[in-house]
Amino acid sequence: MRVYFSEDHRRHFPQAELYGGQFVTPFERPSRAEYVLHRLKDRGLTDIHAPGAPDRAAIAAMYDAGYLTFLETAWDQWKKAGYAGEIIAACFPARRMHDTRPPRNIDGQVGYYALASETAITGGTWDAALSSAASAQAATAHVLSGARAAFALCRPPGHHATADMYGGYCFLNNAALAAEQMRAGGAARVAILDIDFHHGNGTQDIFYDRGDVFFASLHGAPEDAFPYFLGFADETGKGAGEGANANYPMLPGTAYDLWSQALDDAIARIRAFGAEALVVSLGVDAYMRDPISFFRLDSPDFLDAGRRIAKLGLPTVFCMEGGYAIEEVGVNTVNVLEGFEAG
Ligand code: OKP
Ligand code: ZN
Repeated sequence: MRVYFSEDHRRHFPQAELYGGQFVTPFERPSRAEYVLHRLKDRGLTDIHAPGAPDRAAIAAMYDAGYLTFLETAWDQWKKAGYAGEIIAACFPARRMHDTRPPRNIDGQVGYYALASETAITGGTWDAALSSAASAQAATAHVLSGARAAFALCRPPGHHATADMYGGYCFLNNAALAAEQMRAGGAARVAILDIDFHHGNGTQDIFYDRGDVFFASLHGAPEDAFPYFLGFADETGKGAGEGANANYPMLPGTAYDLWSQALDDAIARIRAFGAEALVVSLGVDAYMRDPISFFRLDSPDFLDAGRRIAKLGLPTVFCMEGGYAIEEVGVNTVNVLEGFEAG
């Protein structure tokens, strides 16, 4: 399986994540990608390509123009305001306040476009986010040209990003861009399967009213897990998208017996939907030793999950999402890919 990966991911490396009332080294850090890359090479998956330039038109078509301008200019504005630290959101348009009037002030803009405050923006963040999107786009182009599957080793991840909000370590929604590209490339119906521990709120939001893109997400129940305010089982889509959204929220301690039942159900729904192409949001934070998650999957379970996904028989793009048990991220991620190739 071909892999797309950009070294530019390193340009996003904030020093600070607001966690438990302290600033800590971000869980989402450059070494995650290095561990995946190392494991890929160890296992003979050495067909690794740099993605080339991102398709900016495809990004502009999916995204709010003000949001993209914000991401592109935020760091300069922040410096001009005289701030010394990294960009961290500290105020939000909360209930009964205006959430459709972007402020002129940079502090206000940050809160307006952020969905959470754990995620810092630095001088290299925008270029890294673009390079991550470029990997997803290049992997998708490769699959559209006839390959069975490709892996976009995206960093930063994407599935929490909506068309106008960043947060949860995400800025551009790589999987959503891949799915839309599959549609443009001729797939009448596309499915996105999100196996990251966290609900893919951004992906759900982008396609919620669309009947041509099915979204299924397996994740920690919103009552207990980030992003907290979306991902309930009763979110089934709206308008033309009614019935094209499937959430599988699960409780703390969920292990592979239950998780794999949800996976099988999601796979059956994708088959019934008639998807012609598949995008997998490949997070491995469902792993038992993940430091910020509460499922109990073990490394061999990821192999089995890959095998089950392959049974769909669809052209498939894998986009890297989360996974924070740093040393095991490589093994778990590549297990999904190897399971897929064996299945
Ligand atoms: C990104 B991905 C909870 C703080 C929020 C953010 C987690 C982002 C996960 N105490 N943590 O889906 O792996
Ligand atoms: Zn996650």
